[in-house]
Order: sequence, then structure tokens, then C-alpha cells
Amino acid sequence: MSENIFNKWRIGLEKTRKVAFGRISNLLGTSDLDETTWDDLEALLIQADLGVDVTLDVIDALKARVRDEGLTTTEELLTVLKAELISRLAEPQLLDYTTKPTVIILVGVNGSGKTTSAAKLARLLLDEGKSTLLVAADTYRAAAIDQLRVWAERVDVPMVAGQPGGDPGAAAFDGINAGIARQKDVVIIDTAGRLHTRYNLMEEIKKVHRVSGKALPGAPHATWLVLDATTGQNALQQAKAFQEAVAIDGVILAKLDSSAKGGMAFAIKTQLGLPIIYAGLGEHIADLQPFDREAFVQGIIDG
Ligand SMILES: Nc1nc2c(ncn2[C@@H]2O[C@H](COP(=O)(O)OP(=O)(O)OP(=O)(O)O)[C@@H](O)[C@H]2O)c(=O)[nH]1
Ligand SMILES: [Mg+2]
Repeated sequence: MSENIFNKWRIGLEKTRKVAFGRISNLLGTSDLDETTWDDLEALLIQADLGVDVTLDVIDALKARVRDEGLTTTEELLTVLKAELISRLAEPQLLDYTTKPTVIILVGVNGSGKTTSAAKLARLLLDEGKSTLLVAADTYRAAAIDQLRVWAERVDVPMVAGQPGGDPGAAAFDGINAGIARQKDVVIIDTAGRLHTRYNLMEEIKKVHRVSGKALPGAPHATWLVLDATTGQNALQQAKAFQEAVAIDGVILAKLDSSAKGGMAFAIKTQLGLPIIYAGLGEHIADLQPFDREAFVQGIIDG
């Protein structure tokens, strides 16, 4: 990883590090291991928003390693803690983009970061030499279409939009066909934010998903759930509802930079069975980064 990208992670994770995980590296590293270490560590992991289940699982695994490997210092414990945390993050599954166009749908609750992530992703792909079309299937608000248009101009990627007030499924269908006609490598469909508890809206996202397959057999090639890292454990409940509606392939974890609750990332694999594909580390165009397990764990603990 380049120095530049590593810095992006380090700076982006400052809040999570300062508020939560930094206290773990303060606790561990100077003394011998004793019973209070375990209690303190457990409390800090819960405060870092790993959730009770993941925390207890990590503590059990660490106790077993301390016993089996004969560890005696908290410094050694910190090293195995990092390894245990990394092992609780799934290997990111990047798309191979062999299908042309590869269709990606972004879904999530209101304000999670879909529209900005769509644009940042388009830019990332453009930088890798892939031509991309952005599709605004958020037809509820004219402002939503305008927002994607502004971002599309900013990242210099073309964009097509559905009719304001029109059917989001039709917008996705037309968008994919435009991607085929223009021979784009990737089509990214931005959908409206929807509360996971609203039946009609969840039915609608099923339709967008289904209609995509009619426009191009095999599509969508990925449906990614955009989660707001600042919502912590609550994001997991939303995720489960989206998973019940459509097949979700992975997570874009947005707003990691403004979150002190980054620990929820460790529950995404165990509780949802999903990999994190990209992370949002800021509000700028270049702040969406392919998820990197080592950079993440190092960034929250060591800085
Ligand atoms: N700091 C920070 N802000 C982010 C990040 N991703 C998104 N945001 C901000 O979060 C806010 C909402 O982002 P949008 O992309 O509009 O969210 P959305 O999911 O499209 O929202 P709706 O379409 O209304 O559901 C904006 O102010 C973004 O700038 C991130 O990674 N870091
Ligand atoms: Mg949006």
C-alpha cells in the first residue's frame, strides 16, 4: 500500500482511534497481563461498538491464545488482538468486471451515503480505466437527481436519470440499456434511501433488482448495501432487513471518518456474512477506498 493511501486510512480513522480503540493500545503494551486486563479490555471493546457477541467471542479467543501460546505481557496480547480483529473481517471480494456492462446497485437507508459513494466509486473505476455510467434511480425527489448530476460532473462521469416522480424500476431498466448502447464497462445505479421497516419501499427495491435482470440477464452483478458507520450496531438491523428483500453481496461502509463506532465493522462478517468492499473515509472524491483489513485495524489501533 502506498504511503499516501495508508495516510488516508490513518487520518480517516482518527476519531475511531481517539474515542475508542486508542484506549485499548493505552491499556495494553506496558504491563503484565492480569485479571483486570480482561475486564478492562472487555469494557473497551464494547465501548468501541463491537457488540456484546463479537466482544465475548474475541475475549474467548484471546484467552485461549494466551493459554496455548503462553503469553504473559499485554504487549503480546495487543499483537494477538490485532490478528483476531483482522480475522473477523472478511476478505473483500472485488468484482472482476468481466461482464460488460457490470451492473452495480447501491441500496440503503436514508442518508447512509449512497449517492456520494456512487459518484466516488465511478471516479475510482474511471481511474482504473473503466468507463462508467451513473444512473439516478432515486426518482422521488428532483433534488436527488440534481445531487447525483452535480457529483457526476465533479467526477467527470456521464449520468442518466429517470423521470422525477417516475418508476425507479423503469429508471434502472433504461439506465442499463443506456449503458449497453454506450458500451460502458460499468453501470452504477443509485437508489432512493428507504427505511428498512417500510414494506412498500422494500418491495420497490425488489422490483429494481428484478427489472435489472430483465434489462441484462445476469444483472445486477453486485448489490451493495451502503451503511453509515456512525450508526454503529443499529446499522446491523437495517442490513438484515435489506438482506431479506434482495441478495446483498457486500457493504460499502461510509462515514468511517466521522464515526467513533467503527467497531461495528467487526460484526459485519459474523452477523451478516458480508464482506466490506469499500470504505468511506471522508467527503472528498478520492475518499472512497477499497477496504483493507490490515490498514483498518492498524489505523484504529496504532494510527
Ligand atoms: N465524512 C463523510 N461524509 C460522508 C461520507 N459518505 C457520505 N457522506 C456524507 O453523508 C451525507 C449523505 O450522503 P448521501 O450520499 O447524499 O447519502 P444518500 O444515502 O444518497 O442519501 P439519500 O439519497 O437521501 O438516502 C452527505 O453530506 C455526504 O457528504 C463519508 O465517507 N465521510
Ligand atoms: Mg441519495
